[in-house]
Amino acid sequence: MLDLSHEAAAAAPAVVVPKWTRDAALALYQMPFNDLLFKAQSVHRQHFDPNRVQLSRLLNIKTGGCPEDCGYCSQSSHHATGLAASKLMDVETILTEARKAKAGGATRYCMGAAWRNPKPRDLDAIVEIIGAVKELGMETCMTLGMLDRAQADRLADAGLDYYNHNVDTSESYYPSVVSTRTYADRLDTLENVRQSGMKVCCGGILGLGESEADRVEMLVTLANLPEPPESVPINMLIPIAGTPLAKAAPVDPLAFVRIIALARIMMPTSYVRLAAGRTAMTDETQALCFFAGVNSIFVGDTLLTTGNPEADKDRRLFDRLGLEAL
Ligand code: SAM
Ligand code: DTB
Ligand code: SF4
Repeated sequence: MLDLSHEAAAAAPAVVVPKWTRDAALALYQMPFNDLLFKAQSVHRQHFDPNRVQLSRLLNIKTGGCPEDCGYCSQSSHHATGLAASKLMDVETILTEARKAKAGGATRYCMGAAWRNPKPRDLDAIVEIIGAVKELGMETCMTLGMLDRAQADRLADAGLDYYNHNVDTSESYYPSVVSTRTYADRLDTLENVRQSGMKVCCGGILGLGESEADRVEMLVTLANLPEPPESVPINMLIPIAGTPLAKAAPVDPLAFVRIIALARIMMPTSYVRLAAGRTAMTDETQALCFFAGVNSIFVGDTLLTTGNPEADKDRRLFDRLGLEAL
């Protein structure tokens, strides 16, 4: 009889074993708080100086009028949030803001545009902006919506260091938050960014009405990417009047800290950023986040369309905790 076993084995697709299972992640998440935080801080110390924090600064370079319907967002044209839409900001204004950010200690400049995806004409302007900000000696990050492979390559060639594109929540909860695109669309863009050679910044939001299991599943998705994101922003929802999530129930701060700890353990070498929501957090909650493995924040008094703690407030917090900028 003809033996086909060799050919069959050669043709079989490689079996990819996920690094994390939902059950293993949930078991960690449910550990006693002290055990979870001790583990997270131990992992943190194996890879990072526990007293150093990377500082990023955000700028909204194109505000509002976005055709997507993300339930949390002030910039969606589907929600009456009272935000005036603007055109793409000119490069000189962006540079003035970027210089201020550098003087304030930020090492990375993150620029956001309220687009579903960039158009060809937009991309020409974006390429110019990347070059100009890089000349200041800062790392660059952009978040412009979905990218195809050619667009990702163009941004990579222009020298963009990071691309931010969040999965935001679990795959199963995603359709409750956004209907104009799918989770698979998000993952496609992330793959295009990865293939282009840029670093990936990808995280999510807590407080969208999701369950604790959804939050854990989101981290399983991130940690199981072929390469986990180098940067993982964890946002706490900033409720925006006029959006469907304006009245969403607030997140339990200790549940938030648990998710930070889990992100640190599951993605030990990634920067975990305490992103939106710090204005509404006490110093004590933020201190627990740093202990659980946060080593990056947004500085400056604005995020995209909402507020962020003033420089003085953050300086006092860093002094109280003995933290230093990276
Ligand atoms: N349009 C691009 C996109 O969706 O990829 C980029 C801009 S979008 C504002 C970037 C991220 O900010 C979102 O994915 C979400 O995680 C976060 N975000 C937006 N609005 C927020 C809010 N009200 N509270 C907390 N995080 C928010
Ligand atoms: C991320 O995860 N959070 C940032 C950044 N990536 C682009 C944005 C936070 C936005 C908060 C709401 C606002 O200011 O409009
Ligand atoms: Fe548009 Fe991004 Fe806001 Fe969604 S989160 S509405 S894609 S700007």
